[in-house]
Amino acid sequence: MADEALVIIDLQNDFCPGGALAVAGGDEIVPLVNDLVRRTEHVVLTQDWHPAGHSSFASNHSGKQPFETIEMPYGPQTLWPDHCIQGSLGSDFHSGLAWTRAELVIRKGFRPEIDSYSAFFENDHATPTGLAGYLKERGIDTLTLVGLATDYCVAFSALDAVKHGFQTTVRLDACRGIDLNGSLETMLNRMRDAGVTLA
Ligand code: VGL
Ligand code: ZN
Repeated sequence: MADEALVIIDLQNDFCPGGALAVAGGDEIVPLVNDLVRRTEHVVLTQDWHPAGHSSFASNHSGKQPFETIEMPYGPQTLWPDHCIQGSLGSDFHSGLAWTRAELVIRKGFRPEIDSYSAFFENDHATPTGLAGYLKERGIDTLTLVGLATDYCVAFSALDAVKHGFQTTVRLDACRGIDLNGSLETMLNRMRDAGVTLA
């Protein structure tokens, strides 16, 4: 329907097996995502897009290891292996993804000093990416979210989508999670409590 959009979160090489921040089974979702692309009028992609030396990389913090958490001016921040560096092979969309029909690519995490999990806001939960305005201006009120990773970028995007008043479904069969310290269960509960439909 014309008022619905499919939002594909970070289906990029670095989040797939063999990538720098591989999500188990990340590439398995590609055929299902492609089916949804064919069936949805509006398709939007997000692309994790970090400059080298980004503040979310553990390598930028002496004595810190990937998957540790530190306090940043905007709140707690998990540190990651270097990933999705702008223009690198790892930042490319998975080669099997039917991305050509996407009408918009929202890049995120490109400011060195702040990370961005959500497709709608940077991790200060205040700086908008512009996606909500784009969707609303086009009359879209219903979103289906798929992609990587369920418990980080997909979940934070879904929570913000609901805050913006979008009717929001996460297709769990077309997502895969990182699951760090129980993050998958935590974020599934948070999404459910916020009114996200988990399908
Ligand atoms: C993501 C960690 C760091 C994600 C992106 O796409 O879920 N996770 N950057
Ligand atoms: Zn990232």
